[in-house]
Amino acid sequence: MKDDKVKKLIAAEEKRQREGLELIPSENYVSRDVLDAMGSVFTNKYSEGFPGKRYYGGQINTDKVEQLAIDRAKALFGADHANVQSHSGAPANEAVYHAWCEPGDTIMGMELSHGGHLTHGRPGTISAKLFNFVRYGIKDIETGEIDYDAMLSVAKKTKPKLIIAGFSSYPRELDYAKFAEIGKEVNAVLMADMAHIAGLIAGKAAKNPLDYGFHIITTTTHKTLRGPRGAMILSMGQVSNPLKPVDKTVQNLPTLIDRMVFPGIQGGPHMHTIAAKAVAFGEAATPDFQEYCQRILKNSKRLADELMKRGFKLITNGTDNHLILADVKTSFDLDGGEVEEVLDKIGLTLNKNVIPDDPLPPFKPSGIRLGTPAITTRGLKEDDMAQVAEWMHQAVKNRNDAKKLDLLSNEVREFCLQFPLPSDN
Ligand code: DSN
Repeated sequence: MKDDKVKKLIAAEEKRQREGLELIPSENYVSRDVLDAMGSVFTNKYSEGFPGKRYYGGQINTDKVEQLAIDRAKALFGADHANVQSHSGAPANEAVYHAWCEPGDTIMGMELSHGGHLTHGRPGTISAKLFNFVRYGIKDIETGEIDYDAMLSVAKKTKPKLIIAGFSSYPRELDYAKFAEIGKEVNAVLMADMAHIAGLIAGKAAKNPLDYGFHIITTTTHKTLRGPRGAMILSMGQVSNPLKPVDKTVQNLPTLIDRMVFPGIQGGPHMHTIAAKAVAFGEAATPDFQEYCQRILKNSKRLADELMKRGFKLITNGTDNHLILADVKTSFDLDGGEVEEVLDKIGLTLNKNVIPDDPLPPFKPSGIRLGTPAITTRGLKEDDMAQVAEWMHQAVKNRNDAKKLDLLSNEVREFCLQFPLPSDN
């Protein structure tokens, strides 16, 4: 690279990623092949439309690479259709809302502080301005069980057109069959926003909502799925015919979604990202990836146990998936921001996070959120989780001791250097 300034920043970021542990549960390390596809000449090409139905010439290779990504995505998740053009999770969710609902319609999603995502109707978002969001939540913070009775009663009263199952900070598995019962009762379409757990589903380490009667799945492609930064929308229904307007029926969801992604809310697809998605979906279909997903779960459970042993109060007292939410206010009388900051100093990266019904504000919330997808990719095993928990505890205990923090930081760096980045190969 000739641009020295950018080159230095890339090198510095690679060093940061190499010498520290990425514990943010929505992050991961991609393979060399995914990085190569992202940095390929597909970035030069405009391809508005869909394979075989484009508005520009020169699509002989883009058509093939997009079709490959679509076919691999469908096979991986057992969907009738895949739109792989969504640039990211927020526009993917927006596309589904607009494909199926009209402004003023009701959409049901998880209470935001109980784990729901910002795009599930946080006040101030474009979707919250256009749609009427109603909520379900957990009934018991100690177990994390969703209050399905209350959910049914709210659904009967408010008649949502769309019910979203999905989260960005919920450490337990959802009961998709219960969602499907409620959806049927009120005649709502069911969408799973599985951004966090898409890799686990692809790797057969978590249930697939499509097996329980869900109609739509939205997901980012860069979290547990370990692909490029981007998103996709999977759906059940008839083969898409994106050039033709169709009625709003469940069978027509593939066409409604394609037409809403383009030209509804996006222009040209990012073909270099789509090529990298195709690579990642190929990787996720291998036995190695299934084994990786099992290791994510084992590491997560062990890390949760080791943290609890050291006095971290975990929301729901454990985890069924790749993520862990700890109430550091109750545990150590610190807010999540203070813990995030001290751990940053020793090379452990995680994020502050609200906990259910948090009395503190989002910039100084009571919790931290962490997870094991990236450190598992890096090669850490179950026994290493005791060391990670110990570093976290030591850093919190010695947060005002700069010398001790320096020592811990050196230990973390030495440890990390044993584990190459997947993109080194
Ligand atoms: N930012 C993602 C996460 O960390 O969960 C969701 O958008």
